[in-house]
Amino acid sequence: TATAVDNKFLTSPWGEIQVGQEALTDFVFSDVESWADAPSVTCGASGRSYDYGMMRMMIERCACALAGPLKLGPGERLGLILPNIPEFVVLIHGAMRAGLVVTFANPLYTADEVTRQFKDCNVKAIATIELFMPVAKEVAKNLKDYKGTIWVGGEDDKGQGIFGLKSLLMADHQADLPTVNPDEVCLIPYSSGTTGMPKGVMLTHKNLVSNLKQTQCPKMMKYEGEKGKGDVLLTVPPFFHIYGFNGILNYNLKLGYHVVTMPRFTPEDYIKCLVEYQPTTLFVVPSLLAFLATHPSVKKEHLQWVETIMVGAAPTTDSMLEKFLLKCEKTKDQIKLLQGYGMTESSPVTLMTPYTYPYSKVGSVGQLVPSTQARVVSLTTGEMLGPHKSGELWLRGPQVMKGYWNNEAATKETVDSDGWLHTGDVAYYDEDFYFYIVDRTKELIKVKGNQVSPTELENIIMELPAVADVAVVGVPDPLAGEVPKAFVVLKPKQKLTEKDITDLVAKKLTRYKHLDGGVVFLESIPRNAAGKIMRNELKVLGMKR
Ligand code: AYL
Repeated sequence: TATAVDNKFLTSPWGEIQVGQEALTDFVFSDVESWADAPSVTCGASGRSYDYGMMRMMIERCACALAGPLKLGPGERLGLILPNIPEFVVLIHGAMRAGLVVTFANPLYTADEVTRQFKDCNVKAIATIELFMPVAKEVAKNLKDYKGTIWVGGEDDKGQGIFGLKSLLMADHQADLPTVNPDEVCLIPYSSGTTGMPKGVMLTHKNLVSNLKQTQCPKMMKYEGEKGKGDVLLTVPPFFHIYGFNGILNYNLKLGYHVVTMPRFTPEDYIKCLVEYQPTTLFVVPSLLAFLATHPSVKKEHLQWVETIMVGAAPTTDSMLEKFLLKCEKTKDQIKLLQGYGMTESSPVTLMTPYTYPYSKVGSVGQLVPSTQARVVSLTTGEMLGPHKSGELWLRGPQVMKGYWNNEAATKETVDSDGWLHTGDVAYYDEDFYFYIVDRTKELIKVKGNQVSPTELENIIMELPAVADVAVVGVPDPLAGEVPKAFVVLKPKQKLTEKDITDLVAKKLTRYKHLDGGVVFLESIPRNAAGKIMRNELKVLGMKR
């Protein structure tokens, strides 16, 4: 069981794992010989599919092509602008196999958003599909020592520095691939953390492999002994987010599952995939759970094969979980409703419901995964709190990031000298060491599981000469969880409409960051003595309007 060590911190009730020493790609595909002929990843929209043996070979060839014709050396950065397609897996694991560092962007980001991220972490080559070539070109113009663009589904155009993925793979280039050191960084996803603009999160092979071992602990989960049995996963959360990449893709590939995914979500396509692939497992975010539970076109027959459903990345409610069970006409003994909690900064999972958790714990985000420790710290006194008392959640374990890229100050603020990750989430645990997330102290806004940094919106709104001050907060939304809302103070005698502001944000940022909560004009922004925006006051004000 969990123990409270000297009343200073809690340990996991599930013991310890051996910290990951393998390279991520080797670890994920270590059992591939056992199911080489089974499908690995299928595009639910086009039906394009590769079996495990083929996937492994394409990854190896991709690694050689990146090291060969693309001339990318160990430690150099590849940027992905890709939706969920099978080739995403070829490229990301090919790059990691070649010792490269990957950063991925939402393909629906504007060129401004991608440029900021790719410039920040020195991207040297970009991989994308035809639809996003214009964005890739625009971004590439701003990158130093750029080595080329990999065009998935397209042809070579060497004069333009474009390499078709297919011809790279067909050529079967040979290259000496490096031996990967587990402490090397292999992935830099972006997260705004507790405050400020999105920052690069440095994750190592050890971080990511450890987290896979932690979440597949045989005692905590059912999976041991059930691998390679033809289970099918249908999933839409993006692979360009840590939940999609490590928590879903790598997690299920490691088990030999058939991963079915879609480049774009529509209710019709999703239901079509349910019927066609008969998934046994669904990994979702709360907004997708709400779709399954409440959308009239989703029928119980569509869900008849589902045995396990994992919900993560944002808060869900007990009543939504109940509605989902009602839709399936199943009890909690017939279908496993799992919840997970984590952060980009922790690879991502730190808390998860064990496979056999009692009904009374529905609504909990679960228990500490193995080799993970927690503190719940009083917001007023800084002391470690006992059961049923809410405070800031701190976490420690081998999955905690190496730090923020090129940002020592933010790293120090987030991971203290004892290795505790200060999550900025408010939580409590019960007498059985199940955790419940109740609030957030950090600025982060979560729209359908996506991160929105208030600072990013505030900086854009401040560009308007008429604006004297601004604050952006999240307000509750039944569909998205939260949506951003802006509070704006105008300079004397200046005029602006709500539309002037929402249009500017819409032009610069991707859809889910738009001001769907609207704009409110104020005389002044409430700030504390230190000048910090009092966001909670604004949230209350935002809900009243
Ligand atoms: P990021 N309940 C409530 N809030 C959550 C939950 C949850 N289950 N999971 C994540 N959050 C919030 O970096 C919380 O505020 O990672 C946290 O600090 O985009 C923030 O989201 C982190 O946002 C899984 C599946 C973890 C997903 C994830 C989370 C990845 C999101 C474990 O099994």
